[in-house]
Amino acid sequence: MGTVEEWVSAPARVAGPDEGISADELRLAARNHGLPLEALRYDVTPSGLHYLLTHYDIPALDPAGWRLTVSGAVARPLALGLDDLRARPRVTHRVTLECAGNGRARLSPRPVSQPWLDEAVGTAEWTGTPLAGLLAEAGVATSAVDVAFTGADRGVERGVEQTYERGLPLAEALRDDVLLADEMNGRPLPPQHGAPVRLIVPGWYGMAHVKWLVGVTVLESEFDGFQNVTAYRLKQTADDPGEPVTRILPKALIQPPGVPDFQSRVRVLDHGVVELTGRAWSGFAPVASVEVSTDDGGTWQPAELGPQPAPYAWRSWRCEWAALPGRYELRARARDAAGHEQPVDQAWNRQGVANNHAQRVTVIVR
Ligand SMILES: Nc1nc2c(c(=O)[nH]1)N[C@H]1C(S)=C(S)[C@@H](COP(=O)(O)O)O[C@H]1N2
Ligand SMILES: [Mo]
Repeated sequence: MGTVEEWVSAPARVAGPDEGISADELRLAARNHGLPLEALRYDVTPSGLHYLLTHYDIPALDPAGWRLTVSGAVARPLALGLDDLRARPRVTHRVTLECAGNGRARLSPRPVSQPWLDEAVGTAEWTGTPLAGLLAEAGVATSAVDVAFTGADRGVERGVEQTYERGLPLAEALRDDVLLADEMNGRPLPPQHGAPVRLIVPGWYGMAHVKWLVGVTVLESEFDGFQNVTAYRLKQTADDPGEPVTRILPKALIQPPGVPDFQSRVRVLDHGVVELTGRAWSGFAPVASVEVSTDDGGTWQPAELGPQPAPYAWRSWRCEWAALPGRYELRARARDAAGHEQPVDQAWNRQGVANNHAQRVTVIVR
């Protein structure tokens, strides 16, 4: 037994040396599914194959009754319905989203939370109206610093009951590619991806893209809500305040070749020339190179890059491998045009966020 507070305020922790994934983590993983890695074949991820991450419950929002308020440090507060929003200028951006916790379950020691391996990523075409136009209409005060985005979903996290809410620096909120999106891949947003309207902040890790958006509040001081100040921090110890997680670090993923073993997902393929393909992305700058290793990182072969379809959409790559019989662990690593290099080995942090160490694909060549 224990108090309600004791049940729901378990502190963040790191798994012990031999501690496996718990039923609680499995329950999270079953709700928040990843991209099946074979879906790396699509330039644009079919909506149902896009990864999903929801902290609490998917809220029920009636599109007809939905209102978005724009308030705080503005000259003219606004309240808009879905029709008002849809009557505004519309644009579509292709954007790769990745959860900041992607790669967490492969860290050692393992931070206990949503246990992503490599699959918390997807690319969609998001359609909506630029937030900047709305902020201009509302008249942002010259003293403004941050903009807070409030979702309609509520829950308890580390003992703090809250509505999902994130702050964004004003300069980012004013970028012309930041969208209030009501369509994903040409269809109204599905419930799980934020219907009727979500925020899209191209280049940033997933937590910034607030779903089920109902409030935009202009702030004259830095946003100090849970999801910015406590969660999504790069920290080494429990009391280290850490740095905030922002943009997506470069990463390459390999579309696993051959056929999978059902249980282990180890790949089985025939010897000969194998085409290896995959995707690479960065939230800082276009992808500049992808390299592939078939010998545990001993040597690296440059991959051929496909077009960069949009500034923040993943780029395809391919290379050929003359595969001889044996057991291999394939790796890929990306570099972006701003000079960020993807590390092969982990750069550990306590929440297991912004981890871009290289994927490992085990392959048996027969
Ligand atoms: N309102 C709300 N927005 C949210 C979340 C949430 O739990 N509630 N999760 C965030 C996180 S952590 C991620 S990774 C992305 C996931 O977006 P997707 O489920 O559409 O892939 O949504 C973000 N927006
Ligand atoms: Mo996330």
